[in-house]
Amino acid sequence: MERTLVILKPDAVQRGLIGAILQRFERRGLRIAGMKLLQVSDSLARQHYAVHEGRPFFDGLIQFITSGPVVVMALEGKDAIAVTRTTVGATAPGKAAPGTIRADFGMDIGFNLVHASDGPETAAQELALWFGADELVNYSRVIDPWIYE
Ligand code: IDP
Ligand code: MG
Repeated sequence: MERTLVILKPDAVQRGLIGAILQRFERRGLRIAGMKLLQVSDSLARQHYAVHEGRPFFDGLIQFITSGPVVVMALEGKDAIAVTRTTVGATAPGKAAPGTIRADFGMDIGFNLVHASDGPETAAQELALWFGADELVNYSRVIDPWIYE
């Protein structure tokens, strides 16, 4: 089992899409190991997006992610990192495959609704950045035997 970090960005919260987007992950079979709503600080935003520092869109990205509350969650499952990324879709909603969250809910790369960790190293880093160890919960669900063989 893998864990990954997902952020429902300020556009998802402002547009009232928390439930609709969360449903995509839940329906797929991913287990929610942690979840909270928070206002992101400038410092947390810069740490989270440090890899993009210097890019032309960096300042706008920091402004956007701090522009209103986000919902951050830890999702767990078999190949959770890749499964979550394919559920989210390509970075630019206009290029994302139909059926993905970004294609089904978005139009513009600057308002692409969701963040998802892109690999095992980033997932571990991002989970540690956004969650304390005591905020992630281990439990099993009665549906799990119907999701995994
Ligand atoms: P990802 O979110 O699909 O992993 P990244 O390339 O890691 O995409 O970029 C991080 C975030 O930065 C994107 O989700 C998007 O919000 C923003 N971003 C990336 N490229 C652009 C751009 O060209 N213009 C505006 N925003 C961008
Ligand atoms: Mg990325």
